Amino acid sequence: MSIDHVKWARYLIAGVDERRELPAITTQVDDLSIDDAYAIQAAALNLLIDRGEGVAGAKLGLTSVAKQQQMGVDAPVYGWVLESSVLPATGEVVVEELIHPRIEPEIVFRLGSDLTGPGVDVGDVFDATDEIVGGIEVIDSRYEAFSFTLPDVIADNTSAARVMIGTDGIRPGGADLTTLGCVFEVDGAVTGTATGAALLGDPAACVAMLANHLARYGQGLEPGWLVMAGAATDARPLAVGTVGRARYSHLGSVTVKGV
Ligand code: OOG
Ligand code: MG
Repeated sequence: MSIDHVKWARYLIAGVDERRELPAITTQVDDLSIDDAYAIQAAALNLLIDRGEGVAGAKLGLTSVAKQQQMGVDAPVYGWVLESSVLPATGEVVVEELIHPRIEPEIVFRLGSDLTGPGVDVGDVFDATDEIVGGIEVIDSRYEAFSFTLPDVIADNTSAARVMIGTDGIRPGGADLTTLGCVFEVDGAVTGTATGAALLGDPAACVAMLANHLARYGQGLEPGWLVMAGAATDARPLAVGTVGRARYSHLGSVTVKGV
């Protein structure tokens, strides 16, 4: 049976707009394929662009064992970073705008030139990257109980909601990304530690995978875009008053606060 991608895109956008959690699509549609899920994700992006939204970059998710085990999904996913999702320098996250937000640390690549597959490798990623910065992503699944299957989370733009970008970047080659360390703290207590190698062995390899994924759709990563490689630790709930802090070797620290 053919799937109405625009209908499901509207369904998910309504969840965002109304801050309402939704039954997963796969509880209503049998055999939602990965291709259909990316088609729903693309339809939703187009609807948002029609209403004035812009694209600030792209993201990977579920690239670490920590995240795959937390979410019970065993494959990486790709999504879009919207301009309106990039947080101001205060790092304040308005919790009531969201459904059930969680926070997680991210290594972020800021591209200086385009990166278009197929055949992109780690060397190409470094060549196209201006700067590597630390970040914290706020994810907010539109699904009930933050629970989903692989095609559900793809359709839902990989739970993307907000992102805080750090200010202390390094140039590519300025540090070995596989041994780059991250300490993630919530309200002053360490909840997770990881190195860059937790992201499929190498954060830059994740970015290469994303570029090669987009090439299947005739798309590429663009100059100026932010690209998140995926969280290396599991995500933690963000409530009003919660302070989340990611401390990185080489990339300084990034803080968000639920308000
Ligand atoms: C899916 C999004 C995952 C990451 O960094 O792993 C993600 C989710 O966990 O809801 O952004
Ligand atoms: Mg993430």
